[in-house]
This record gives sequence, structure tokens and C-alpha cells, in this order.
Amino acid sequence: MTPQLQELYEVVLRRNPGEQEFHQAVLEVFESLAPVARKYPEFAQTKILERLCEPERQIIFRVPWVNDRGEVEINRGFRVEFSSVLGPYKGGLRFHPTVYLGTIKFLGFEQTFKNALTGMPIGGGKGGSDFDPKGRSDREVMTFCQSFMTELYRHIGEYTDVPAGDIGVGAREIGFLFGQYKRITNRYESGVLTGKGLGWGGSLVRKEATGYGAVFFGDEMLHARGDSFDGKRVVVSGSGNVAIYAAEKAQQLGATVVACSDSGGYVVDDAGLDLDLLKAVKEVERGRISSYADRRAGASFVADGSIWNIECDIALPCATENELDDQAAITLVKNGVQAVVEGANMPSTPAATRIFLDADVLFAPGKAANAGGVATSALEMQQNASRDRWTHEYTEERLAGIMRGIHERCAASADEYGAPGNYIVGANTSSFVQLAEATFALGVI
Ligand code: NDP
Ligand code: 2IT
Repeated sequence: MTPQLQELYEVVLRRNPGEQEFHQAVLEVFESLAPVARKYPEFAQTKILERLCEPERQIIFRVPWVNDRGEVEINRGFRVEFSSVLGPYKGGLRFHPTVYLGTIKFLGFEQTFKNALTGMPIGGGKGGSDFDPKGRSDREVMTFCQSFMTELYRHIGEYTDVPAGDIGVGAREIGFLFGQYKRITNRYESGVLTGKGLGWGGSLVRKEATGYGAVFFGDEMLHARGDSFDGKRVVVSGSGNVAIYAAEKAQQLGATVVACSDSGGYVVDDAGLDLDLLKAVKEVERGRISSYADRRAGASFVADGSIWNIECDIALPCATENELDDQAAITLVKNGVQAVVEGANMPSTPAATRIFLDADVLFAPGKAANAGGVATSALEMQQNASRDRWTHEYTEERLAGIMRGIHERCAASADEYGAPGNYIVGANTSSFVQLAEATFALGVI
């Protein structure tokens, strides 16, 4: 980092105390930007970076609701509208008990750069709540979502801010949120939320898009080295939306996915995951991963220890931030891992990332590799705006083309800024230049 970037980073630390994940996300971007700062002195003169680190708007609200026992519960709701220079704020909602402002700001910051990288007209935002949907009845989830939307509706809209899902928020929650928005506003405004059900404005392939896109990106990286997913042994962490469809596409491309996890442990299944069973356990029953192992001959469940101890050629972290630390990275490298593709947002710690880069492991940062989800959300918005409905084949082809484009932009930008093969530098510089040019063009706003 240049002394100017270091100074700026210290300002970010002072202005956002206690928000460790946000600091981490900002630092990772700043570490890539020295050559960009040298090339474009006008960006520093107009304080572009300071502006990009300060969300345009941060909304925090009370979410009161009544549980099945008739008790009042209070949660905290967030929507951080980070940047709208490229389009309406766009990004998911996360419902998880660990959520606090720092989570949402890190995710909103990452989202802004990720969305720029897609090349589509979408700004960056993120929201959520410390509500824990685990173990709640459908009625409780609906009641919570209705209360959450009763405040959120005044801040969002198809030209303003378009939320979607993230951890703990899938089609069920999006349905309850959309229903309440529709009721309050008396508008059938399909484009206000993405990740909708297929029968009421959703897009084919949106559910699969993040996981499929991550594997498409990984495949592009492997092709650049004359390799592919075919015949590879793969470990996926998590067993939610991103993990399931990353595993599905990896297996379609000829890999064997031998493990996945949830917060209670991991399963090893050397024959390759049975995805129909996994979907039945996780999507239909909303059960735990341990019950997959109970029902699958040859599979075993491990409650303690790290999934990253399992030998593999390709690692796909698809659960949550900082789930893959330096110890895990050392083990993966020792076991011969060839590529790490981040399906989750910021799953590798900075120390783990350095270990992969030093060992010349192909490394795809989340903001590039998992951008297929939000890109397909933008395709959902296009279909909503034109009241059209595309086929599965066409939509998946669009997604694959978008991931090829992101890979090309990252590779070219890494070359341009003197770090060939470094997709972190490529992603950060390419998206930053695009955001900075638009911010500069729109004046001091
Ligand atoms: P889901 O809620 O569908 O699944 C999350 C999975 O990760 C579950 O298996 C969950 O286990 C596990 N997990 C979550 N938090 C923790 C934790 N603190 N410790 C251990 N395991 C945990 O979420 P998604 O699949 O949608 O999201 C996964 C990641 O991908 C997140 O980083 C998200 O931000 C990112 N992402 C999601 C996109 C999307 O379109 N959905 C798009 C781009 C990125 P358990 O059930 O036990 O909690
Ligand atoms: O992190 C992400 O990119 C998402 N959770 C998806 C956001 C979206 O608007 O589809």
C-alpha cells in the first residue's frame, strides 16, 4: 500500500470502530490499488475512495413480532445502501443471529465491487437482521418477514433498491416479503425483489446461479492452465443454496464432490454426494446434514474438526466469512489442492489467502466467483421489466457468458496492473476503475 492508502485505511478504522469484517474487506481492496492510484491521480483529488468507503445511506430499524407462544420478540433490521453510481442498490438480505452493522457493511462493500464486475447496471447494498430462522415455524418466519417489510418497504423499489436472498433468506422468505410489499404499496412491482418463486415473477436458474456461476468461473481459471473440473476430487463447505448448486455443477462437469457441511459438522461421501438426497434433507425437510449421513450407505458424519482436512484437488468454500483460516490453508496446500473458488463472501481469512497465493494455488475471490447470483438477479429484473420469461437453456447460457466476461476482465486487469494470474488484484482493480470513473463523472454527490 502507498502511504496515502495507508492513511486512508486508518481513517476508515477510526470512523467505523469495532466493525472487523468491514475493515478486512476494505483492506483487501486497498492492498490492490497502489498502481491504480498512480495511474489516475484525479481519483485521489476528488476523494473517490473516501466516498466509496462511506455508504450513501444506512438504515437500522426495530422489528417487533409475536412468536407462536404469544410472546413479543424484538429483532434489529438493517439495510445499508452503499453505492448507486451504477444502478439501483442491489444485494441480498441475511437473517442470522450473528448479524450486526459490521456484517452488513462488509457485505455491502463487497457487493458494490462485485456488482460492478458483472458489467450490469446495478449498484451495491445489503441488509438483514439478527433474527434466527432456525427452528422457527413457517408462521413465525412469515410474521417476522411481514414486520421487517413494514419498515423496509419505504426504502426500496425497482428503481431504488432491490433486495434478494443471502444466508437464511430463500424463496420462502422472499415470498413473505414480496407479499407484504405488494399489500402495503398496492403495486405488483415484480422488480422490487429478486429470487422470487417461478410462479410469481422469478427467473429460471436464479436458484442455481451462484453455485453454478462459481463453478463456471473455476472452470475458466482451470482452462487457462489447460485443465478442467473433469475427474477432480472436490470439497464444498456449507450445504445451503450456494453449496448445493456448486456441487451439482461440479458433478455435471465430471468432478466427484466428496464432502459438504453445516454449522453442526461435515459429511464425507467418497462415492460422490447424492444431490437428490441432499436437496431432500436441506431444501425440503430443512434438516441437518447429519441426517444425510444417516440415510446414505458409505457416508459418515463428523461433528468436530475441519472439513478442510479432507484431501481434495479443488476446494469450494460456500458457507460463510472467515470459515477457512491459515491452518486450513496449510493443510489444503500440503494435501495438493490446485484451486480454491470462493462461493461464499470472504470465506478465506487474509492469512489463508496469502498461503494460497504463495503456493501458486489458483484462487478465485468471492466477489468475482460468486457474482453469478446477483448477475442472474439482474437477469430476473430484465425479465420483470419486459414482462418476459426466458428458458432455462437461454438463461444458463447468459450466466455462463457473464462468468466468462468476469473472468476475462479480472485476468486482463491483473495483467495491466502487474500481477498476472492474481484474480484478487484483477477483480479489485477492474471493479474499482469502473466505479471510480462513474463516481467522477457524476460529480460530488
Ligand atoms: P444458506 O442459508 O442457504 O446456507 C448457508 C450454509 O452455510 C448452511 O449450510 C449453514 O449451516 C452454513 N453456515 C452459515 N453460517 C455459518 C457459520 N457461522 N458457521 C458455520 N456454518 C455456517 O446461505 P447461502 O448458501 O445463500 O449463502 C452461503 C454464502 O454464499 C454466504 O457467504 C453468502 O453471503 C454467499 N452468497 C450467497 C448468494 C446467494 O445468491 N444466495 C450469492 C453470493 C454469495 P447452518 O444451516 O448450520 O447454519
Ligand atoms: O452476496 C450476494 O451476491 C447475494 N447474496 C445475492 C444478491 C442478489 O441481489 O442477488
